[in-house]
Amino acid sequence: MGFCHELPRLPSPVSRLPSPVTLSTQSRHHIPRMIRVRMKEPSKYLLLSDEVRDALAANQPVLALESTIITHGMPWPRNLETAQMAERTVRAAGAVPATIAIVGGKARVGLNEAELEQLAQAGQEARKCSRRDLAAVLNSGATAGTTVAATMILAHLAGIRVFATGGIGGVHRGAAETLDISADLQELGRTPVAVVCAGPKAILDIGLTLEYLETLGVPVVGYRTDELPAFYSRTSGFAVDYRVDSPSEIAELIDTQAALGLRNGMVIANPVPAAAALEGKVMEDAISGAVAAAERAGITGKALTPWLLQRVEELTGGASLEANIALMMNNARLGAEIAGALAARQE
Ligand code: PSU
Ligand code: MN
Repeated sequence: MGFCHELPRLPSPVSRLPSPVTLSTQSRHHIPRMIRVRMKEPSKYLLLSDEVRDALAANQPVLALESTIITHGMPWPRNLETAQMAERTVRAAGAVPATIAIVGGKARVGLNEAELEQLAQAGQEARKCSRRDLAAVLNSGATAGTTVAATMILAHLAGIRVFATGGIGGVHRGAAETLDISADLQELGRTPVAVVCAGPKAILDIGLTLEYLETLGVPVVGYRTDELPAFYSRTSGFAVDYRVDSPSEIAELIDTQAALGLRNGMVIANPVPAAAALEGKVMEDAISGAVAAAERAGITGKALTPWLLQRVEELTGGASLEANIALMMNNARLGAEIAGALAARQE
């Protein structure tokens, strides 16, 4: 009788586990295939420049750059100069720059000189496009700067794994009342692109931003620092989760996250160069003054961050803009080096 014998044999728990693979082997074989599949998909929305497409196909290092910093983060003509200088910095460090923006209703990965200039000249006339705006902006045929969140999405669609900006968005001061939390944080929790930045923007609540990133499972990695930098300043009073001292160590972390199937991004916090850093009471006064003025003026939503950056610039007599440019170049260089280290791991 023994019905036990008629039951199908279940595989032992051990044999159901995937066979062990070393992480580096898996990533070597996994990631390029994923990229090839994505790139073959024709899309009426996403357009890669020839240079970026060829570089990705040949496993050359590519670094994504965002464009809200151009349209909404800096005044003309410093925004154009900064965008051009960032691209030159990336090239000098051995990677292909892929500035990402929406131009005429197409998500563009890699802009030519004329398009970069058009975007910079449009400034705040252009839209500010984050995740929630993507579909509507594309359908309207508009031109827009893409935020960290939207740039991560488009970089990922294009097969780019690392991206440099100035400072990420985060939890705003007073968020307990306003609930103003940048979509950049959610994106870091759901899109596997590593973001090189000088820390969260100092206009934010840094402690709450770190708590939020922890909840989302996003590692905050300090580049050659144990302390989280805070955009204009090299210090914040908060520790990073992990410290790394070389681009190749960062590339290894990125590959390991991918090999584990973790779908989140990573924050690589790279302190502003000491010569350009703005620390201390003068800076803190400028920021709290700007935050109070925004509240009085009733500035909320997507307008808040650009408004605060502009106000801080006025209150520091332009010093904050110089710091922003210096830290952007520093991040472009490190981002390019990480892209190089990632490409080298796949050879
Ligand atoms: N970094 C800068 N300047 C900027 C930004 C980043 O040095 O203007 C932009 C980024 O595009 C970021 C956005 O995603 O500010 C955050 O806006 P919000 O807080 O509305 O999410
Ligand atoms: Mn917001």
